[in-house]
Amino acid sequence: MSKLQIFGATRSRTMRALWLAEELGLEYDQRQKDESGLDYLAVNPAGKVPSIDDNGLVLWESMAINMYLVKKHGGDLAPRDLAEEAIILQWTFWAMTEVESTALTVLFNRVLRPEEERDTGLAEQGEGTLQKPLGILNDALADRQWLAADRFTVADLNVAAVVSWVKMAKVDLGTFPNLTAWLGRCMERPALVKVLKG
Ligand SMILES: N[C@@H](CCC(=O)N[C@@H](CS)C(=O)NCC(=O)O)C(=O)O
Repeated sequence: MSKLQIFGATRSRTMRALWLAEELGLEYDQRQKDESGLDYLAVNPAGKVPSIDDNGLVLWESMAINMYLVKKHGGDLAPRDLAEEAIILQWTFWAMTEVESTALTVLFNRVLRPEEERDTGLAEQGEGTLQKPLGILNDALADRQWLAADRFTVADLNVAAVVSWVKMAKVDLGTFPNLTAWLGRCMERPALVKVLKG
């Protein structure tokens, strides 16, 4: 039985898998895709991160990795029944399809790209587009602490990993107090603090 291998840099979508591995108390090696001697395209044909190798099971797509790991290892972050699993998947797919790409557009054009390469119009437009999904998330958290259950689950982890980019992109969250408080609760998780320090 070999140790779980997680491929990718912390400051990438790999953070999601690292965060979950820490939450689950897993032993793992973090590896970089450009390490010498590694044919990374054999791990992930797209050359992207994250990927994992779990004792011969090679898997890519960050959210698929997280659903696999949480279901394999169980515990409080995992769905306890089919209904919880459905809600966890609902929020996970929602974050990936309704928030992620727009959040990245704003992040790149407001923060990550060199100033002369930023398109501020695109960033503004993206911030506008995000208002509706952010409002949906804010409303969902009006009378609950966590998204899928009365405890922190992988739904919160997956969605917070995406929504943290919205915050990094300096989108004004002033009109979304429930979302802001929830994101704070997620980002304070010791497992995430450990990953980001690492
Ligand atoms: N849908 C994929 C996206 C993976 C992805 O785009 N990863 C980025 C890093 S965050 C990457 O590897 N980019 C390098 C590249 O596109 O070559 C997932 O969620 O795992």
